[in-house]
Parts: sequence; C-alpha cells; structure tokens
Amino acid sequence: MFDTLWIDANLATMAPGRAPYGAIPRGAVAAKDGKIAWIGFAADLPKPADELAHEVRRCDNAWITPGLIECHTHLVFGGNRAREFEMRLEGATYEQIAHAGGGIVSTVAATRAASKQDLIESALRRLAGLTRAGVTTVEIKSGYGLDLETEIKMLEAAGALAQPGAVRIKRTFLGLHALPPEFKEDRAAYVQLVADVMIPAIAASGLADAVDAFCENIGFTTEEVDYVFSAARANGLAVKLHAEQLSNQHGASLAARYRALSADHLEYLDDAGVAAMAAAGTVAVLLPGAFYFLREKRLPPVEKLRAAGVRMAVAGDCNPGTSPMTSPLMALNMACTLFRLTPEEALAGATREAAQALGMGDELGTLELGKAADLAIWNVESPAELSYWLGAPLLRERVFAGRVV
Ligand code: DI6
Ligand code: FE
Repeated sequence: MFDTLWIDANLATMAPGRAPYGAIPRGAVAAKDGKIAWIGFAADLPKPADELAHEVRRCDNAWITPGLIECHTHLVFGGNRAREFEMRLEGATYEQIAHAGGGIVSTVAATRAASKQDLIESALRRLAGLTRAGVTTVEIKSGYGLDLETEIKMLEAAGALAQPGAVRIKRTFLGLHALPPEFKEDRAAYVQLVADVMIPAIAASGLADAVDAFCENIGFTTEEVDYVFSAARANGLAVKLHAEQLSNQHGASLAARYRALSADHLEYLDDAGVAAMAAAGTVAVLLPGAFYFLREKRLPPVEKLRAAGVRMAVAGDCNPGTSPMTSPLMALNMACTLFRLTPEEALAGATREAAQALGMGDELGTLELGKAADLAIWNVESPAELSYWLGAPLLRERVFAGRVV
C-alpha cells in the first residue's frame, strides 16, 4: 500500500528527454515513506486507486510539479535596507553606497546586534512567502556576520527554520561576502581568518555543506577566493561563487577550475567563462530579481550558455540589498521577461537545475521513482502559467516528503 496517491492530475515531471516539461497528462503519483513510489499514466495503475493507498487525493486536473527549489538565498539577516533603496532612487549607485559604509556592512551591523531568535523569526516570515508558493527546498547563505560567532548564529538560525517551515534547508558559508569594518586595514588577515579558522570550524560542526564568496570589484579578488576555495576543498566542502554580477573578474573560470556546483549572477560572463563552466558541469544560477532591483542593463549571456549546454537554474536571491523578493513565481516571470528563458527553461531552473546547483540532483528536482515526494500542486491549465502570472497565488497544495503541509 502506498501512503498517499494523487490522481486526476497532470504531471510536469521535469525529467529530461521526454515531452515538454516531461509531461504526463492524466497522470498519477504515489508516495511511500517520503519517496515517490509510483508515477505514470493513471490508466496504467494496477488496481482501482482506493485499493492502492491509505489516502487518495483527487486533484481536479491540477498540474503537479516537483516542489520548487530556491537554490540561492540570503534569507537570514537583521534589519532591512529600505533607506538605501530610497538613496538609490535619488541617484546613488549600489557601489557608491557600499563605499560609503552602507550596503552589506550595514546589514552586518544589524545581524550582529540581533539575537538568534530574532533572526529565526524574521526569516520565518520571509520563508512563508516561499513555501506559500510551492518551495520545498531552500539554500540559505551566511555572510552577514563576518565573525565566527555571528556566522555560526546565522547558520544555526537557518537550520532552525527547517522544522517549522517543513522545508529542506541547505546551508552555505559565505565568509567572503564583504570586508568587516574591523579588518579595513588588513584584508589579508581577514581572508586568512576565513580560510584557516572559520572554514575548519564550520566544516567540523556540520553547519554548512558549501562555501560561497562574492568575487567582485567591490568584493573579493580571484586570488582571495582561490585561497578560500582551497581551504573549502581541504575541509571537504563544496564550492559555489557569486561571479560576474557587476564586473568581469573571471570568477566563473576560477569556480569551474574547482568544479564548483554553481556560478551565480553572471551578467558580465565572457566566452571563456561559458566554455569553462560547460566543461566543468558548473550550473549557471540566474538571479533576475537582483538584475531588476539594481536596474542592471547588461544581460547574462543566456543564448551562449544554452548553446554550450550549461545548465541554467533560476533563483530569487532574497537579500536586503539587491533582491528583497520572496516570490519564486515572480523570479520565473522575470527570468522569461528579462532574460528570455522559455517558461519551460524557467521552471526547470527552479526544479531540476536548482537541485543540480545544490548537488542534490539524485534526490530532488524531478518527479521520478525513488526521488523525494516533494510536490507542488497548482491551479493552472498549463505549466507555462507558472511563468506567466506575475507572482499570483496559484498553489493548491504543497507536499513535503510525502506529507501534505
Ligand atoms: N550579491 C548580491 O547580490 C548580494 N550579495 C551578493 O554577494 C547583495 C547582498 C547585499 O547587498 O546585502
Ligand atoms: Fe546572492
């Protein structure tokens, strides 16, 4: 007996190599012990539905997709930066604000001052925006502590969201996010602290699965990132990189050299970077919310990434400075409207390719036998509607590890 069986549904399995969206019209999917135990055409079910499962859920021809995966967020932070938003509208640039001591560093001050409980509570409110829209897995980066104590506080807060949110949380240590004010005169000492002290401590405590960095003209150089990535590798952590968002530092090529799970943003990515990512199998994570919010003009080279066969994920980048967005469906629409992804590519970007960007492609991201029974069930007539409506409340039911939540 299955635990639960969903029928009267259309399935967008997102499994590669089938029809568009890996679609199974008039399909059925069953969960047992949190995993997908049966999937196919309803007509091929071996017995009447009621004899097959403890609970049968009829879906009125709704579409079922894999639960959405937000593979790049900074969901845990103190305060907000609405004042800087106003300053930018008055003409200041993101870089100018950062140089004037605002930007990331101002969120660092607010995050250091917040208690872990404060961080959990504010992040839970943002997380609710994601889960209400079908998200079942969220990656959360640290990086607003920039000292070991606060980085650990952030990562613990991120971990504490899993149970109340009924989501999978993947945590990433982002020590090289900005230079903390107390190291203003000694960059090298901070980079060394991240590589030699923070990464071993965080790896040993199991608080993160990956290491990220902000490789940018206003962030860290490829040499600094290289040093920190080698510490990540020595401590058994995966790597990913904020690369080529505001300028071309050739960060994506460095990431590819380390077989990074992903390189993210990529507006300024050049041909060599595309080729390096293709060869390494590094996923391109596109973040149209930050592009939109910064009114960026330069587009990521989507056609070249597509032609080179680089997998493209889509995420919201929820953060207080460049993408205060908690709507994954809005990100899908922006990926199509701004970056010219197809609606099918956008949905794959928030499911199959996002799983890949987290190193979880074997467990999540498509509706296939043996994968997690994380489902999003939608009141739509076609899966393209998920990219078409602008952040509309389309979710009918969210299923996490086989449980309706
Ligand atoms: N890239 C971004 O877009 C965010 N972080 C990063 O590395 C911005 C973070 C912030 O401004 O608070
Ligand atoms: Fe980011």
